[in-house]
Amino acid sequence: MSAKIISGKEIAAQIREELKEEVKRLKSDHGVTPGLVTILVGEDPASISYVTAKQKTAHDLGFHSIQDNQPEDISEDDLLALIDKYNNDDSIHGILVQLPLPKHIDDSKVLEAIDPDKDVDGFHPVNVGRMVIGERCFLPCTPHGILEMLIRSGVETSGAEVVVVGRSNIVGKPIANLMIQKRDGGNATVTVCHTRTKDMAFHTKRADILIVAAGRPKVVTADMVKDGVVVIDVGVNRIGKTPEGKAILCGDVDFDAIKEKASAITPVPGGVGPMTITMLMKNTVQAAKQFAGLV
Ligand code: L34
Repeated sequence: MSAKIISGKEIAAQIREELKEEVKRLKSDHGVTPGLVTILVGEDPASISYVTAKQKTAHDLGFHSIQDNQPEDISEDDLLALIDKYNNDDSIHGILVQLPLPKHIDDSKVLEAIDPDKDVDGFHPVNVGRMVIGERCFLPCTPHGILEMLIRSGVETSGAEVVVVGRSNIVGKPIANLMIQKRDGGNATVTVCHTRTKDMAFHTKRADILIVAAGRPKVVTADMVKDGVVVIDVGVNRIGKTPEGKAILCGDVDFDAIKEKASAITPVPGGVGPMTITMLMKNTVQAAKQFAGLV
């Protein structure tokens, strides 16, 4: 059996079409233009690529969008002051500070400086807390994108055995949390594996749905999964360059071997990545609507 390929690229394109219509209506009926600023500190090539894609998408959807590049050696105080400026700018509804930040800057301090109502990444403790108790909030973009992919490709999560590999604040913890909730894409029984898990294969072999966000290539191999598993591969590893200098990407699972066993699998590139970007747009539209008192 060869797995169905769950195309994040296609699902993301469909959601963007829906958003485009919504943005048009917001403008024509309410005079509201969603505004997004993406702040990039330093020149990490992967971060540049993600932020550029975010800006391009925002622009295509008709947002007011600003790319704010800051030098690697910006002080923490100057970065906090910049965030404060955007917190007080009524044309900006969403503020994103691309991670990782340089070592001399405290991530949590920066994320906590963002107005929770403009925290379209969903990383502020207020939004994290609201998410955990199932209140309305901005959901973090990657987990939100994974839920949408599962729902829109008809994967049954209710009662499913879900195994998450990785416990980051950005992916592992929030996706595990969302999938135990009573909600669409939820109602699953969730196990979280991490670097101290004793026998990872024991857990991954039991998974109906396996979500891998380990940040290392081929952490999960074909012998570690059961027939018919649905695999969501969150990893984006840069493993080399083509002769033309383009990055060669691979995920966290052994795609070629696992696709022969799985019932469905997400590719890298073209899987979770485009969904992450699209859910950022969805959150920004939500932020603009909330700001305008429309929801
Ligand atoms: N603040 N920092 C903040 N928010 C985020 O949501 C992110 N993340 C992660 C890194 N730091 C962040 C992203 O945006 C990872 N991430 C991200 C976003 C998009 C893609 C990958 C990671 C993506 O579009 N990947 C493409 C390939 C892109 C390429 O060629 O480099 C894909 O098809 O998977």
